[in-house]
Amino acid sequence: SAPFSISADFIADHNARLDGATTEDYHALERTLTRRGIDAEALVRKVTEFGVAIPTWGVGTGGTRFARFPGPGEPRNVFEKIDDCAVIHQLARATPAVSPHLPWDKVDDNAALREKAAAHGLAFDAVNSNTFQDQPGQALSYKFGSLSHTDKAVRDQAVAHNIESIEIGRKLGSKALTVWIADGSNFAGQSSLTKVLDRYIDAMREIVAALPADWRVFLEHKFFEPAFYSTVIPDWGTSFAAAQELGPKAYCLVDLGHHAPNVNIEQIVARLVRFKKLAGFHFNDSRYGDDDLDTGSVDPFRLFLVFNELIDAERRKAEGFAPAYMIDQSHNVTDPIESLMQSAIELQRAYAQALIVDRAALEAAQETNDALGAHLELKRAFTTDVSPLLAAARLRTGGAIAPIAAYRASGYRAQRAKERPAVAGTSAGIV
Ligand code: LRH
Ligand code: MN
Ligand code: MN
Repeated sequence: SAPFSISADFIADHNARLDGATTEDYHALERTLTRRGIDAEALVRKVTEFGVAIPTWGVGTGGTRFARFPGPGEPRNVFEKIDDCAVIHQLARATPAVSPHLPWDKVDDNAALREKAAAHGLAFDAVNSNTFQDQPGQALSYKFGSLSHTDKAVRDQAVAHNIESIEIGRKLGSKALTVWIADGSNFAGQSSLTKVLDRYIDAMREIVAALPADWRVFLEHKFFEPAFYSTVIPDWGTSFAAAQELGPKAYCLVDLGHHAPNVNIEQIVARLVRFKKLAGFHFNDSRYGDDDLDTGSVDPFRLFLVFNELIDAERRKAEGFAPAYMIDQSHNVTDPIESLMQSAIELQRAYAQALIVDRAALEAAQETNDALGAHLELKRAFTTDVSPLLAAARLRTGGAIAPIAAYRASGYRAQRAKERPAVAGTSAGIV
């Protein structure tokens, strides 16, 4: 029998019950924005055009090094992951793309995978390579590194995997490769801090040479974990310098969880825009490190400040500014579909709030050194509840006014649990 799906009628019924209150709230917000000289309709249009990619590894329950507690009806392969990504997009209308991870999402028939995604209105964003784990049957181990390994044969194997990832990405219609390596050291003196970077850049040069003309490569930095003494690409400075040496196809990807606590991430974003090297994002939130908590769940103000820089760049028509938006989260205690819908909405919220910053007033305050006045311009935008605007955007594009409530009422998870009996040993992500 055909797998369960949520019908357009079901969504229409859900919306019919909420439409009156939603429209009322929207008109109230519209009046507030009009007083500030902001066109609410234009904002709704901008929000409907906003899109962020879902990570395939995010639709399964994640885990920690201690345990993984799988939920019911987890996707068992990438085709089933696409079904879940489709529901996320159907209800929240903010996630028209999927970012796959290889070899986790390796299949025999990439054309069929691409077709299945397209049938749901989904495209493929950057493909992520994986040289941070050993795969069954793999000839050489990554225990002591991959692209920066001391042994050229290991580096060659890692380069070959990245080139294969590009080939697969090509078949899926992707236009970028994201490279994050776990390479680093756990002891002072374990490795030459200089040679590891030389080897990484040489290996990356081979990968860059294999990129199709219209492709980009995204270098993802991270300051610790799993290596705890040093990491080969620990920060945006190293990432930037490497991207510079690797040439015009190389850019720097910002994963929000990959910085030391309290680092000013929005400033890093502004710097990368300034140097025309911003690749895009892995969105998530954190309190301690690379927690991979849900986007906007801990510090929505920081997320807003990142978007404030992005909108500033967009308004200035900053040269070469074309960031790729992707989520990278691990869901341990929630239904991943709910978390991902909520995260996409939080991103739209930060985006909409950044759009309503009065840029002329902000600039005037900055130019006259009115510190608090400038800050209040940001706060005014950040404290504006744009929820009705986001709901209007969903309503107009066929989504659900309240995506999580609609999802719960649909019984989607229970249906999938029947269709997808748990397979022993199935790991839907990092464990
Ligand atoms: C590393 C990382 C990177 C990986 C993903 C699974 O911490 O952020 O993006 O590909 O997690
Ligand atoms: Mn990441
Ligand atoms: Mn991470």
